[in-house]
Amino acid sequence: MKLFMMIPVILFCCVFPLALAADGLQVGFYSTSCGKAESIVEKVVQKRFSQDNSITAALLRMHFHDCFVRGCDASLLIDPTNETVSEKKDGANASVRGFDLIDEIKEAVEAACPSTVSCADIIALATRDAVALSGGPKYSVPTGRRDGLVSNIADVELPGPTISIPEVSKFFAAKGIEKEEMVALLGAHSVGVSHCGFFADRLGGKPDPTMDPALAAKLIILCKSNPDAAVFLDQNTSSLMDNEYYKQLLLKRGIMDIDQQLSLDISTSPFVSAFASDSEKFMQRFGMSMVKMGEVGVLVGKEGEIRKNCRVFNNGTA
Ligand code: HEM
Ligand SMILES: *[C@@H]1O[C@H](CO)[C@@H](O)[C@H](O)[C@H]1NC(C)=O
Ligand SMILES: *[C@@H]1O[C@H](CO)[C@@H](O)[C@H](O)[C@H]1NC(C)=O
Ligand SMILES: CC(=O)N[C@H]1CO[C@H](CO)[C@@H](O)[C@@H]1O
Repeated sequence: MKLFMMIPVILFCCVFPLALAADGLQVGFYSTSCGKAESIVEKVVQKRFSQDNSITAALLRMHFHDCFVRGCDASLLIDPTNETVSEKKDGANASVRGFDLIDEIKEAVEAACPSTVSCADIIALATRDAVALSGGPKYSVPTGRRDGLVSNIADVELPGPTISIPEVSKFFAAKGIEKEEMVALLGAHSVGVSHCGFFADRLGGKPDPTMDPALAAKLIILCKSNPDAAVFLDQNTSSLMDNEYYKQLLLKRGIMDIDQQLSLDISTSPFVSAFASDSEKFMQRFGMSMVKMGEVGVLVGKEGEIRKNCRVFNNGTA
């Protein structure tokens, strides 16, 4: 009985994988123009991951910062020139990394299919592959993004780590991302690090009552001895893309204010509890929310261009 009920579901999901999403992206966009695109991306990511598993954190943060400024159009990848100051130069990007991996993937993809696969899609696909390698969900990424023609530091308005939950919720809502999705996306802080400067506000003066005193004591010592130090955002399973981040929040072991607030604000705390107690639910919501984040403000069709070098616009300016 159960099996019979599942057959139509399976057929529905896999016979029409090329269905066009409302925004013009589609899963398997390159299946005819560059059939190997996704496997080339995966291979390069796998190789890098085997040498450096922190690449997952790097890509997640890069993807977020790209999508939330002008949309997911690889505008973040443009190098500054003598004449122009690109997004990369913004303080919020000071620790975005992994640009060299995107270059390596782009080179491999260009060798197979010149001027076909966008840098914006490479970021989305590479992030998906790294997340799966770190134990997270493997979700289908709709592709067909085009690369943007503008990268300007003046466009960068990313939230800082002391932003309030109502404010950050407004910020995400403006991009069409709802509260549960926002909480799921913050689950990206299950991997990677934060530098002392981003949580120093919680350590000075009186101890922050919302932080586990043992963690606070440890961080105070660490950041005093080295203000440039970085600590894992998930103090338990720091290299796994799992739901441990939410469990740590419930133990008052969030690192930045924005992390801990998720479990304190009544509008977000139910999602923190749900994700902490239900790994499968988190994995499913995280994958869905990543797909949604990856669709923010995308360029499609004849908009933008397919950059040859992810760091420079095709007309040679930057
Ligand atoms: C309210 C929104 C957010 C704020 C205020 C925020 C802020 C920050 C800050 C300040 C850091 C530390 C950077 C450093 O010290 O190097 C960080 C790290 C990180 N963020 Fe977020 N973030 C937000 C949302 C997101 C989202 C939506 C994602 C991805 C889906 C993400 C992924 C990451 C990752 C993976 C790291 C670790 C980076 C690394 O280890 O290199 N963040 N975030
Ligand atoms: C940029 O400026 C530097 C130093 O002022 C100069 O050496 C370099 O040639 C300039 N590059 C371009 C592309 O104009
Ligand atoms: C760390 O994570 C493991 C595996 O999920 C769990 O069994 C353990 O209780 C956690 N430890 C702490 C201190 O949170
Ligand atoms: C990669 C990159 O260009 N990062 C820049 C981010 O912003 C800081 C502050 O302006 C720069 O110093 C970094 O070079």
